[in-house]
Amino acid sequence: MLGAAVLLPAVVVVSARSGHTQTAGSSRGNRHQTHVIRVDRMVFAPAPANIRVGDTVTWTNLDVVRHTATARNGAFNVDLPAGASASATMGKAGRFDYFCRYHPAMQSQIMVVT
Ligand SMILES: [Cu+2]
Repeated sequence: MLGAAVLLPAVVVVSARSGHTQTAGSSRGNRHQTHVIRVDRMVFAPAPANIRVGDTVTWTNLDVVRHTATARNGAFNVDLPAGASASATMGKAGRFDYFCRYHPAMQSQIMVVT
């Protein structure tokens, strides 16, 4: 199998700016950011504190098993095969509790502000 290494998903390029941009209440219009939440050893890393409406959250699954990030209120339902990253755009402000459909003990939440 010659070209196997070429199959890396391009989505993983999300860089290391892991979401700590202190913008105390200054709403910067349409500068939407991407926040990365790692899924590691059956645990969702804590969500960054400054997620705003219109921002994208990317989950990166570092485990060798499949997970999901499924909002209890249906706002997002992200499938995360082993080793994959996938994203959802936060369309509304509020608190979003979410869990993994395959491992319901895996739970976390995201706070989205305007
Ligand atoms: Cu899981």
